[in-house]
Amino acid sequence: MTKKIHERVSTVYRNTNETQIKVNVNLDGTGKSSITTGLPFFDHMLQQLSKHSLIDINLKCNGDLEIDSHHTVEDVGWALGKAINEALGNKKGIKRFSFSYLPMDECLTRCCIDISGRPWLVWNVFLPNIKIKEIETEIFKEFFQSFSQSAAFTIHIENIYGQNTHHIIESCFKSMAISLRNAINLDFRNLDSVPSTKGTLTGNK
Ligand SMILES: [Mn+2]
Repeated sequence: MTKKIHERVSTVYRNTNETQIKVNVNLDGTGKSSITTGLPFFDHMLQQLSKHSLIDINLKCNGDLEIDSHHTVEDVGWALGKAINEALGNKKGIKRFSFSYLPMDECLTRCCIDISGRPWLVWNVFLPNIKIKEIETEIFKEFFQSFSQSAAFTIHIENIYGQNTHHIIESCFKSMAISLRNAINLDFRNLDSVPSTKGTLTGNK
């Protein structure tokens, strides 16, 4: 018998001259997603994030892809992070910390996460400055950067080794998905308490 603290869902709209985004998340989902950013490889990464975090994600972005992928990838990271932060509410009962080591064939990546209320990204990932389809690989750091800022999570991602660029990027999304899944999970020994001696994880104090 499971007891839910509250419905952990949220919808975020973000409209600028560069991107128009609607994203809707359910933290207690089953990993279902419907994602359209106009960038198939990026959609593939976000589907991985949903599948392995068990966060249901509906996301539509109309971005200025005629310029490049930059605004779309960065702004989607921001909107998705904000939606997850809002859905977490007061963060009572969550496990808060987690990490995962994620192998993909020749590649190994580690993600450590703290749902801290304090945005911080450590990105120890070397990506050759090439394009996968229409996306410059250097933009993926900006996704994780804006995601960590709007979600107000401390996220450390390190690619320990790996050669294949697709694997390196995908392992970053998958390792964050697994650690996110664990960190947002409810701790049934501690449901009525925010896991902080400060008594808050909203980042305002
Ligand atoms: Mn893949």
